[in-house]
Amino acid sequence: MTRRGESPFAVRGVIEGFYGPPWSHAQRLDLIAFIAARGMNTFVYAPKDDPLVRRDWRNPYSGRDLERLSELADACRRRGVDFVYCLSPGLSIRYGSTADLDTLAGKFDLVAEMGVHHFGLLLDDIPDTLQHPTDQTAFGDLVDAHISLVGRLFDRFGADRRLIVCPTVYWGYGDEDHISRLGRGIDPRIDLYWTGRAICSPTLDLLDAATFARATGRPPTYWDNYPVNDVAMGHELHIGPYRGRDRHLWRFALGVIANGMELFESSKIPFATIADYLHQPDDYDPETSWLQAIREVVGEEDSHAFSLFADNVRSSALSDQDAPMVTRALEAFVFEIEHGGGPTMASHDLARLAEQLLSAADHLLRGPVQNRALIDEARPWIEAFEIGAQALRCMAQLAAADRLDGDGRAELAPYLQRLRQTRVRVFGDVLDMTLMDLTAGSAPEPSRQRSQGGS
Ligand code: LOG
Repeated sequence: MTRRGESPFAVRGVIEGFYGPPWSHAQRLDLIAFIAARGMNTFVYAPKDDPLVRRDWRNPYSGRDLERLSELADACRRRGVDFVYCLSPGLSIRYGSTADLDTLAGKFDLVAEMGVHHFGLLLDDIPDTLQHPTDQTAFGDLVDAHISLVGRLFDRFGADRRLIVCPTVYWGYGDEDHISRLGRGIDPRIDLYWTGRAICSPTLDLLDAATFARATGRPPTYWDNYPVNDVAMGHELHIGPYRGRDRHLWRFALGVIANGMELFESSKIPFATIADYLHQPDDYDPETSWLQAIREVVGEEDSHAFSLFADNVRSSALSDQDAPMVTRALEAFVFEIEHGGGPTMASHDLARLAEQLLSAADHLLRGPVQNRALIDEARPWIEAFEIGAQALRCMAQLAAADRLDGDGRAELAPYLQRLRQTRVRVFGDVLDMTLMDLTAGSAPEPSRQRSQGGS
C-alpha cells in the first residue's frame, strides 16, 4: 500500500456500474476510503439498478436519498477523490425534447449544488435505433440524436463542469462508424468511456487505444469490466489479479475505472491489484500484488487458507489459467499412474494437496475469520471448493488402494454430481473433466482444459 511517485494515469478508479442490487451506503463510504488509500482518485456513481439513475431517471432526489448522495460527494471531497455522478436516460428519453433536456440538466444541477463538478451521460445498453416517432423524424439516426443531446447538455454546463459520455457502441476496434462520428460531433473537452475490444476485454492494448484516440479525437477512458460478474457471469467469483493491460496504456488512455461486483468485499481484492497497476504499470507484477491484496483484504491470519482457495477461483476473461495448482497436481497424478511409478506412488502428492485444501476450506467455512463479510459472500464458492478437495482426497485414496480402475470409480461419481449442483465455477474445467474421465473409466487427460486447449 506504500505509494511512491506519481501515477502516469490521470484517471484511476472504480465505477459502481453493474446490474443487480447496488452497494449499500456504508459500502460506498468504505470503498471511497479504500481506493483513496491506494492512490485511486475517482469514484463513478452509476448503479444500473438504482431507479433514480436509469429507469426512473426523471424522478428528482429527495429526503434520505438526497442526504446520502451529498454524504458521498463530501466523503470523496475529503479524500481527494473525484465523484462522477451519472445518469442513464437512454431507455426513455426523447432526444429532441426540450422538456427532457431540462429534466436531465436540472437533475445534474441539483447534484452540482452538492459541490459535484463531474458528470456522466451513459448511453450504453439501450436500443440502437431511435424509438420515439418524433426523434425518428428529427434525427437521421441514433448518433445524430446523441451528438445533439450531448452538445445541448454541454452548452448548459459552466466552465467548471466536466462531462464524460459512454457511447452506445462502447467496445470493439475503436474506429467504428458510431464512435467516430460521435467523437467528431462533440466538443473535444468531453471524455468518452470505452471497454476495449470486448465487453469484458481479456487485454487492453496500446494500439487499440491509439486507434480509438485517432478515430474519436480524444484518448479513451477505459471502463474496464473487471471484476464485474453480473448477468451471465454470476457463477464466477472474480477475485483474481488484474492482468493483460499494456504497461504503456497511459500513453494513449486517460485512465481506467474498474467496474465492481455486487459482491463488495470480494471486489476489494482485484481493486487493490488494479490500484497497483495504475500506480506503477511498469513495475506491476500480478501475483505479487495479488498476494499482498489478499493479505490486506482477508487479513494476515486467514490469508494462507484464502489464497489456497483463491488459486482455484481464477476463471475470468482476464485469466487463461483457472486452477494452476490443482491442474499441475492432476497432471502429475495422471502421468505417474500412466507412465510412472503407478497409482500408489501417484497418490502421495495428491493426498497431501487434498489435505491442505480441505483444511483451508474447513478454516474458511467454520473457523474464526477476520473478514466475515468476505467469507459470507464467497461461501458458495468455498463450499464447492471443499467438495472438490474431498473429491481429490477420494481420488488419492482410491489410487493408494489401487482401486481407481475397478469398483472404486463409483465412489467418485457423487462428487462430480455435487460439484455440478453447486452451479458456481471453481477449479475451472480441470476437476470436472478428470472426474468425468475417471468415472467413465477412460484415461484421464487433465491438461485438456479450456486454458490449454487453445479454444
Ligand atoms: C454494461 C455494464 C455491465 C457490464 C457487464 C458497459 C458500458 N455497460 O454489456 O453496466 O456491468 O456490461 O455485464 C455492460 O459495460 N454492458
